Amino acid sequence: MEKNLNLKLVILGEAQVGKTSIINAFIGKDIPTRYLPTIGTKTSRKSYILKKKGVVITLNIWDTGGQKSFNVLNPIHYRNVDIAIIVFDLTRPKETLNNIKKEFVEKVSYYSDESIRIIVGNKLDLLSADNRFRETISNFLNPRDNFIFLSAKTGENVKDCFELLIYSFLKKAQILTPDIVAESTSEEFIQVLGKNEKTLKKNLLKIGTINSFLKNFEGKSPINTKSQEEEEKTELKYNDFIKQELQKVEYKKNELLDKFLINIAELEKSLTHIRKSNIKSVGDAIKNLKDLFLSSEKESQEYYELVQKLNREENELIIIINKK
Ligand SMILES: Nc1nc2c(ncn2[C@@H]2O[C@H](COP(=O)(O)OP(=O)(O)O)[C@@H](O)[C@H]2O)c(=O)[nH]1
Ligand SMILES: [Mg+2]
Repeated sequence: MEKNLNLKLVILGEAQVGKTSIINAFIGKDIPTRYLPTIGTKTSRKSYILKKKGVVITLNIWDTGGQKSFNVLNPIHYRNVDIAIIVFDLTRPKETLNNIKKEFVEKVSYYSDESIRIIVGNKLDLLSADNRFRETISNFLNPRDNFIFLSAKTGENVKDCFELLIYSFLKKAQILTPDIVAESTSEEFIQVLGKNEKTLKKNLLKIGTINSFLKNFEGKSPINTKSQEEEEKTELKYNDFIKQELQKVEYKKNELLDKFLINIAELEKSLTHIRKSNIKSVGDAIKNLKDLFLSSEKESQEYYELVQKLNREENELIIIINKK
């Protein structure tokens, strides 16, 4: 007799931090090279079979759009959560950590207080850490917080992170709800993975241990040897600069796209509101919708013009890169 154990894992964080890419890296698809804003929710699954225990663990992963309005529309994201991964972007720590506690950590804790939660810094492959970086992180996280740095692009630490979370969940559930998760399930889980607790926990960081991690990390990244030609270096720097500019343009475009989608979501919400309103209030509701339509129309036009401008910028940058 097999027993099913269904786990709900949500992945939260601001737009563009790499939530969808992390999921794809974990379940083994290529990371998207183009940005497809996630409206509402997509779910993916992964199962683990524990033969001895006769248990199938199915991890249901909920991907969310990063924009706050979508989360407001979907409070369901925060209910019955077993595991929450809350993501920030290591290349934009200030922006993407700023609201992380209020917007995500506290909400999950409130609706699902028994959940296992972890903060994850993504895009480790792009990290160029300096003193400021550690300072920024310390401003937003407290010394007790656990976090993990990983890269959806290279896959570094991704699998270990998910597995550690499942393992931690099982370990906790064995004690709290032994009727649902039988004793020593976590031990069999880790055996099936062929790993041990120590290896899974090796990437777990705290503010206090971040320095030694960063040192190791710097040691690993290729350092330019002094014998390299100076010219080559300047060239590289220039290319990096153009690439950075391109990435900025991409961010701006995606931001606009998100705003555009929020507009549509707002309109939909307003329409639903009309459907639910009674004869007395329907007049007001329609007036609201009319105002919303007019402002959406204007904003959409503005977004479109901005996107066109960004497209032109992008083309110019691409021409520069191709000339090289
Ligand atoms: N270099 C690098 N880029 C990444 C990584 N993860 C995501 N990205 C890029 O960041 C952008 C946003 O990723 P996406 O998964 O759509 O973010 P989401 O909005 O949080 O779901 C995309 O252009 C990805 O290719 C990573 O680990 N390293
Ligand atoms: Mg996404």
